[in-house]
Amino acid sequence: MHLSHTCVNVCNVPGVTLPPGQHRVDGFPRFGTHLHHPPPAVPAAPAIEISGADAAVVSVPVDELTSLPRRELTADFHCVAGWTATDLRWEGVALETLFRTTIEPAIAPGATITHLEFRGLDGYRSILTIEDALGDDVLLADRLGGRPLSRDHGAPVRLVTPQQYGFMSTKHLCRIALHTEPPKAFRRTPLIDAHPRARVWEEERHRYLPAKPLRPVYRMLIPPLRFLSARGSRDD
Ligand SMILES: Nc1nc2c(c(=O)[nH]1)N[C@H]1C(S)=C(S)[C@@H](COP(=O)(O)O)O[C@H]1N2
Ligand SMILES: [Mo]
Repeated sequence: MHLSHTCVNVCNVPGVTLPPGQHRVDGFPRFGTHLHHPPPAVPAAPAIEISGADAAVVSVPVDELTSLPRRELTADFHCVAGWTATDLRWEGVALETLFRTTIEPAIAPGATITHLEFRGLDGYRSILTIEDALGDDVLLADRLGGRPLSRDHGAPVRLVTPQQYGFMSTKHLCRIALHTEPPKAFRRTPLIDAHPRARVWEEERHRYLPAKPLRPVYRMLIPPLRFLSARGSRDD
């Protein structure tokens, strides 16, 4: 994987190259700002509501994703704190497919969408530029490893954008807001002020601070966040 990229970092597994400053983990841990809170309950008839920028409001039942052209994607998943889960096999619909078939027709004439904001059932949000969001490996994933997406990993459906740090990949997706100019960024804390593009191979960890000195600081966050996230786990 990523053979098209220059080998910028020799990682801890011989023969495998990871993005700069990343370390491989076994499996795929639950992780996030949800801390110890369990994943949100999945509604009986979940849907993704699409609105904003004067577009007609569209509600896409999550079930309907099975009738759109399907896409399979095997990719590594990189958290900004420094862990990487390798070779995850996602299935779902390319976000670009949903955009072209469902979102674009609802956009007001003359409006140019510059950003998409993704919201989870737990209130989590991420903002992607339209260019990053329409990348050909950006997926609305409803299956992982050949099974329906588990609660821990974002049921009923999540965004997966493998070339960006994991915080962009909103789990439990319930809303996509359209924007015609950069929305005001939300800062979690001064130390964790997310880079607006967050591309892993460019090591865009922080909006202002250089990535390299941040690596050990972010890495220290992994054990407590992993511990707390596991406490809220609802997967078997
Ligand atoms: N809804 C929601 N999505 C989220 C988060 C969250 O707390 N809530 N955390 C983000 C972060 S920081 C990471 S690294 C990944 C972790 O995904 P995982 O729990 O499936 O490993 O989810 C991202 N998406
Ligand atoms: Mo993360």
